[in-house]
Parts: sequence; C-alpha cells; structure tokens
Amino acid sequence: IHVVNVMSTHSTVVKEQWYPRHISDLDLCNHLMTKFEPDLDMNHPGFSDKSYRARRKMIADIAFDFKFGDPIPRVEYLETEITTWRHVFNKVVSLLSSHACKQYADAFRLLQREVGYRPDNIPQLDDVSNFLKRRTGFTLRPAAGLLSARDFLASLAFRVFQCTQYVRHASSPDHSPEPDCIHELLGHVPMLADPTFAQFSQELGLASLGATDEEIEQFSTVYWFTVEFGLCKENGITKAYGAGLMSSFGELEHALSDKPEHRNFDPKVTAVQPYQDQDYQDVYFVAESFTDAKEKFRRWVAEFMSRPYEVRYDPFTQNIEILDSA
Ligand code: TIH
Ligand code: FE2
Repeated sequence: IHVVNVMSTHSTVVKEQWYPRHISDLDLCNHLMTKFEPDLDMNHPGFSDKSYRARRKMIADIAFDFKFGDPIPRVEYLETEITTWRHVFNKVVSLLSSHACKQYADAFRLLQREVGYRPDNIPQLDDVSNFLKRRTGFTLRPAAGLLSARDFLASLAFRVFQCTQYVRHASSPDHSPEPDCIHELLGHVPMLADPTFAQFSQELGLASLGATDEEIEQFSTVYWFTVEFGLCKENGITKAYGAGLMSSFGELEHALSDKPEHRNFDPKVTAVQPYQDQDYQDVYFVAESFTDAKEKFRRWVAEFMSRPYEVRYDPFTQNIEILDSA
C-alpha cells in the first residue's frame, strides 16, 4: 500500500493514498485480486485443467511486461478459444435488438463493420483500442486478471480501460467467474464507444483518485451496479447495458426476467447495496438515461466525498490537475 504525506490547505500533514498523476503512472496500477484465479479458486472451471492454467498464465504475462506507449501484443488464439468466442458472440447477436440498449447495439454493429467482430475472429485489443480512441478517447491496456478496485478505477480517470486478454474455460462459455477477453470485448467495449457512457466512466475514475478505502468501496459498488450489471430505460422498456450481463447469457436472461428486483439507480442507495460476486445478482439498478445517471452521480460525489480538492484530467498533457477549491 502506498501512502504519502500531503499538506492540506491548513498546512497540517494528512496521509493520502498515492495515485497516478500521469497516464504512464498506470504502469504501477496492476495489483491483482487473486480470489477468482483458476490456481486458487476451486470453483473456477479451469481449476483442474493444467494446460488451461498454463495458457492463461502465458497470456496474462503479456500484461506484466507491458509499458505505457507500447502497442498491445497480438495473441494468436487457438481453435478451442475461437469456438468459445463464437458461442458467446452468436448469442449476443441474437439478443441485440431485444435485450441490449441502443447505445450498445449501435456500437456493436460498428465493431462488426470496422474492427473484425466476427464469429470466427477474436478481435485484437490493439485494434479495438485504436477504434475506441477515435470514438471517445478511451484506450485499452492489457491486465493480467482481476485488478484491485483502486487500480482499476484510477485508470478510468485517464480514459484507460484495463482488459484481460486470455479466454474463459471452454467448459463454461456462458459464464466466467473472472473477467476474460470475451467479457471485455463483448461486454465493455461497445459501451466505451458511447460518449456519455465514456464520460460517466471517467468521472467514476476521477472521483476515486485519493479516495479513502471506505469511499473506494462505495465507488466500486456503484461501478458494479452500473458498468458491470446496469439496466436502463429505453422508451419505457428495460434494457441491459452492463458488461457482466452482455457477456454472460445466463445472467442477462435472469436480469431481465421477473425474478430479481429492479430498483431505480440512485448513487447514494446503490453505493451501499450489498452484493455477492459468486452468482447472479438479486438486485439490479435501472438508470433513467446515461445523462441522468451521470448527473446524479456527479451531485452525489460533490456532497459525499471527503477529498478537500477537485481533480481534472488534462487530455493534452495526459496529467491529472489538482484544483484547489479552498
Ligand atoms: N461473469 C462475467 C461473464 O461471464 O462474462 C464476467 C465477470 C463480470 C464481472 C466480474 S466477472
Ligand atoms: Fe468487467
């Protein structure tokens, strides 16, 4: 844990977590949460598959060597991996008009036309990153697995999305206990191409910089119920936009059925909603619109956060600026 001393406006020394100030500092934001890795989680579908674990590790190692500015190395995917991808890809295509929000569906079609989203091709992170950069300024960087909430959220402040590159185990294509590139590419990437959603994601990241552990816990809960498992209204109909729903057919059907509870998105309430990350959610939050969610979130951060200053991202220098609000 990095802790640094900073002078507060009243010249008292306060302890504050280190956080990245320049986009290249994200090279230091790669702390992993290992609880869902196949080596440690007995319920992981690849737990007893030695060759799967070796393959996953080989691909994950790309992320450890990656430095800001490098092109993301390409992976030549195996036939078994492409089969798993094809299965999820075809399901997404079949549910696009009925289950996905318009922003997701529009971006998905663009990815099919421009970035090689096809049943027989797992798109390369580097190509996807270049596409997103032109749409919303988001870029991708490779991650070795599930990151700590603090590191993961910090990257969003720079419009950087940390992506795993290995593929889930072939025995469980409809659900993975940990993020994999199918989840990133089919779940997250389409939404990151939407300007309002991109802005919302970045604001979540900016709020997390210098936050206390308790605040990080609440921001990551908001992240969980929006970016990962969010639902939204569209002409009076409830649709899905959460990445964990779009990449997991089982949970998508469950989320839009009448089994779970649907509540209106309200950051103050959502931030303290308990959740489990082992199984489908019992509760989902429904946003009126992305603009509405973003504005509600902004207002809540302003009243809730203890940080005595505001931050802004300068896209020209790729630095975080501290705005003294004293
Ligand atoms: N369960 C998701 C899937 O199968 O695609 C992956 C994850 C989302 C959030 C945590 S793990
Ligand atoms: Fe995710």
